[in-house]
Amino acid sequence: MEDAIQTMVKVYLKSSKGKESLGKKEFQNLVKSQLGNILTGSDSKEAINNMAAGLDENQDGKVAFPEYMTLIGYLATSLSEQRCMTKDDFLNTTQALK
Ligand SMILES: [Ca+2]
Repeated sequence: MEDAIQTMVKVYLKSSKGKESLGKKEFQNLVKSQLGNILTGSDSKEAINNMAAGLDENQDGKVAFPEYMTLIGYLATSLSEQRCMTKDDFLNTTQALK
């Protein structure tokens, strides 16, 4: 858990080169290199730009750390929901077998 949090921060700082926000290109590089397997559409430049625009709450054209955390939170929620679905499917299957 601690490693995961440190990784999230390190990846962000490495991508932003120590700056406070990620520009469009830096955000694209982060998504492509770090989230290619988890995010569908991460190979599309347009999809990533749309995502950045959606995350950009203060509309300064950049993705600041809290805005990046919104993305991480969204991904974590999606993952946990998928897991719940799998658990429900398992329960349904168990019920059906009784
Ligand atoms: Ca912003």
